[in-house]
Amino acid sequence: MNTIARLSAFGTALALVIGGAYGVGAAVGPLDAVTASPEHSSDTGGTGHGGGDGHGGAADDASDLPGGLASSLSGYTFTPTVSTLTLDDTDDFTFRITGPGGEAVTAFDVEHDRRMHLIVVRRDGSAFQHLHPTMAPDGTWSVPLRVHAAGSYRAFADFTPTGATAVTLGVDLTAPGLFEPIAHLPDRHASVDGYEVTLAGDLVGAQASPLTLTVRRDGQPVTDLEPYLGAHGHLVALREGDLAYLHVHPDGGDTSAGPDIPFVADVPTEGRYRLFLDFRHDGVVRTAEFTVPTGPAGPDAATTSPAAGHADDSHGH
Ligand SMILES: [Cu+2]
Repeated sequence: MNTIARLSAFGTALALVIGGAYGVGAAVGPLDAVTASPEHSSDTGGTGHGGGDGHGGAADDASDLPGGLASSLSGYTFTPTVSTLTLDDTDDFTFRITGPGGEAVTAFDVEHDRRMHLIVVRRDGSAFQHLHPTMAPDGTWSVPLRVHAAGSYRAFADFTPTGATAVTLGVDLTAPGLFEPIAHLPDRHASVDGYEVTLAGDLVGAQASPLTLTVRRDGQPVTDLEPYLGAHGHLVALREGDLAYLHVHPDGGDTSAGPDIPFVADVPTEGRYRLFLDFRHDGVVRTAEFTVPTGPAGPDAATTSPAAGHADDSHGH
């Protein structure tokens, strides 16, 4: 199970080719650390933990995995009407969530002000969108979805069926055309529409990691952030390599209107993560994005390497 999830980054075909590697899952799979207690010592040395009894144990099932890695889980399936996106299409993106009986689910709980959160991001971690579709009585969800660059995208449906626990399902969508991947270098500073957002704190795999995001505009702290979806900020973390999905909410009572927004992120493993902060100010929701490796936030964490000059934003799309 763990190995399957780890391989999902490379696609099903590759997973089948090297299917013989499944047998090593018990030795290499740290993913079940997602349910470990905060004091759990993350062990990425490849020697396993707990003597390997995490594999085959009662706790070792799909529910231990990070969200978004499967299109179907716990009886629920995320089915887009079409999986091909046309660039700059003006048609709505539509999908259904089917339940254990195969019928479309129509009863969802409100979580963070909405019954459905749809996250769309290109598989290289670019072009993040956080959308809120509306549902027709037959359970068909629809939302305007505009993509302006070709490539493979991942769509995440984050929802709670009434009477069930929250689930995040993911499907791939494809926008045909010439794909120009963007490499994302570690960066704890984001600029968006004249706002500067910085990220402080160490991101540690398999541990609750306090993070602080600070919002400034024109060098001045922004102290009147507006609530958005019931909080002063929403943070989504996606693991590089397989886009494992983690929705993070502000720490504690979230009484601060800025400039600092405290979060506790509990990323499942060591690795590098794309972090997307949605915040609202002056009535507009904006997204600040970061690329953060786990480990201490040393001086190199925010350094841009000239060696990767192709990673700029000058693709003109
Ligand atoms: Cu949402």
